Amino acid sequence: MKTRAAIAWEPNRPLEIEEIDLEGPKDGEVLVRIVTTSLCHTDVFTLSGEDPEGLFPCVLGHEGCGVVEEVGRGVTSVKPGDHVIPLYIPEDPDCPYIQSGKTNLCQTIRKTQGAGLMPDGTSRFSYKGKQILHYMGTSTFSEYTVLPEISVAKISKEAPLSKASVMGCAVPTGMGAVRNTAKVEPGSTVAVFGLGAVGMAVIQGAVMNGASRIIGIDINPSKFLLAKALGATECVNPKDYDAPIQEVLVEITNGGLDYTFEAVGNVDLMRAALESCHKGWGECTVIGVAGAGQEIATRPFQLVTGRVWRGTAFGGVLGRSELPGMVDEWLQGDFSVDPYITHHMNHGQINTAFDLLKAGESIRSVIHF
Ligand code: NAD
Ligand code: AHE
Ligand code: ZN
Repeated sequence: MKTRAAIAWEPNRPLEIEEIDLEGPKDGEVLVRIVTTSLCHTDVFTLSGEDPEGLFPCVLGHEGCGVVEEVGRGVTSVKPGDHVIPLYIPEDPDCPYIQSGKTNLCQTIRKTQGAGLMPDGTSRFSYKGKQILHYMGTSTFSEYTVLPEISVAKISKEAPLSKASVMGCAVPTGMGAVRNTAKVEPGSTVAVFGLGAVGMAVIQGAVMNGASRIIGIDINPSKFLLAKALGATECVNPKDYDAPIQEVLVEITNGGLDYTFEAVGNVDLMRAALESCHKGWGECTVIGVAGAGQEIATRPFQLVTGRVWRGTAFGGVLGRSELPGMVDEWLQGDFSVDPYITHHMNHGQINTAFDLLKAGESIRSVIHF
């Protein structure tokens, strides 16, 4: 079949919308019509050429939602008409990582997914006979995409697909980082570096977990209004201080934070987030994705004296067994996704979504097919 897709031909080149060929679902695969996709900073990161796993040409996009149109042989858990969220971290109950109960990092198809291919080692996308690669196993910048059955989460049909895309990455990542990874307790103090959609979801998660003090940190003060509306008790712009931000935070919190989160992708901030933690128990969760060759550093004494550095992917959320429940929480009013969505646009305007995110003018742009 044909599908209209935004092609990333090479790093740093605007996406081009083309009608490309899409092979139907093979055994164990699902054809999904994407209704909306939103733009996450990770798509910007990969298009920038900084992603060591970035491969071109490809169809980017990993934060979307849609409707199952067709299933391949052997697919039993979803059927045509089901509403789904594509998962860049699948959940295969037979995967030893999943069976460990210790992680959401299912490895069943990680190798082929990282190579831009379906589990059988081939791509379903092509243009004029030339192979186009998948991205993060999802490729939601195409109106139709093919995914392994283990890479779709069936969600309630009550969830409006006009905005459910943000449940494909930003919201579960930030909220999950608080709940599953850091396990923030009521009364804790929290600081989040980076007030994009992921950082905003950290704030929402921290409020839901009963944090007593939530400090939002960003060099773009236009983000502070929304951060405070979501529950940040104060916001700090590092540019307003001469001292390093970790010193400022340790000072104003009388010793440091119980929990910090890095949601930028800057290795210096990952260090600052660790060093803002309280001696003896403070824990820093790294969410941001840093470019090829970047490394983190700190004095080992920071760890010796009880601070903890950890990281999270998709907020530790198990895509098939836990994400549908998070969608239900949204539907029953436990939280709203509306604050994340600053722009709606059509597929043809997708490069504008990149420009807005890079300029710090959007939280999430939702792209409608
Ligand atoms: P975003 O671009 O919307 O937000 C990033 C924010 O960081 C912006 O508000 C920006 O002003 C701020 N910022 C930039 N430099 C800063 C600095 N020096 N000090 C303080 N603030 C600074 O991005 P997003 O979509 O919210 O994603 C945030 C990060 O999380 C990215 O690195 C993204 O790739 C990553 N991410 C990781 C996961 C995961 O599973 N680990 C999931 C989603 C996104
Ligand atoms: N490919 C990059 C790393 C990119 C990365 O860390 N991706 C996150 C999700 S970001 C979503 O917006 C992730 O889930 N990682 C786990 C995994 O297995 O990819 C690199 O550095 O190579
Ligand atoms: Zn993302």
